[in-house]
Amino acid sequence: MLDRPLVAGVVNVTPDSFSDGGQTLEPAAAIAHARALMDEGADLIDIGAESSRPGADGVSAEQELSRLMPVLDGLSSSPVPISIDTTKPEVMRAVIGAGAAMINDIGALRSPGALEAVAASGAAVCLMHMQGEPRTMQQSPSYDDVVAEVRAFLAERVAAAEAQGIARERIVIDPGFGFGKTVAHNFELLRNLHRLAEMGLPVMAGWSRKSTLGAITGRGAGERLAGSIAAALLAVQHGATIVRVHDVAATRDALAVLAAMDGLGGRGKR
Ligand code: 8Y7
Repeated sequence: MLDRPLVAGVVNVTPDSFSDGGQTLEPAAAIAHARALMDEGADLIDIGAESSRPGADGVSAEQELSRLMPVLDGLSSSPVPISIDTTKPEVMRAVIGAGAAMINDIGALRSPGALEAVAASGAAVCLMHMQGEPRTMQQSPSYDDVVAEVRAFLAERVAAAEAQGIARERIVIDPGFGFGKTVAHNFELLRNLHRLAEMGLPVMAGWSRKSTLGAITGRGAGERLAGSIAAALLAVQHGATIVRVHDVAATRDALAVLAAMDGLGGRGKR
């Protein structure tokens, strides 16, 4: 098992995140950003080309691949494993063929053919819970018992993955903070994250810059670093093994302080 939490750095390769770049600049900017996050100490780089923010529209597999493949090629000699955020089986197959170590699927491999695409490879997978779909998920999130429902969903998806031949050793679970959840739902899941960790699989938690932090602090998307750090620490204290963040260096410093308190050594221990 891991002796310290891992930090996954977020890299977006979407036109709206690099709006000043043309077709050829976008991959270059994404590659440079990924390298910078590696230098900051990222254990994993999660690259996404389909905006999954609330209200976002989808993109075609061709569009996704035209954005992702040059970035993967540019990072092919990098030592840090690459995760690709996608829900499409054709994208999964292509990026795994190009060296991606993990598929991060906000749809938990529910797209037809997605289980098979991952099973046919040796790649790891992150199975994330989402209520509804990105375009509409924040309209009226509703649960009787959010923790029990998220846990049952993830257990079902883990069982489906294992039945398809994906070994447990390859699976990470994630409650999907902000994906069809109110502020209260997100905090109830955070407080009870240990109940997901009890499933015996690594838990990923993504709070970085999310709107729930804006609701708590009153801060805009660009001003949520302190809130993001606090949430990442709380997630690790409540059982998260991987935190998905935009600000890798700051998160690593905060986790080093936590590790020092827990007696596991600081950032020297990698
Ligand atoms: C998460 C995620 C996003 C998350 C996992 C954002 C792609 C929204 N959030 N994947 N993706 N977990 N596994 O604000 O929380 O970063 S996109």
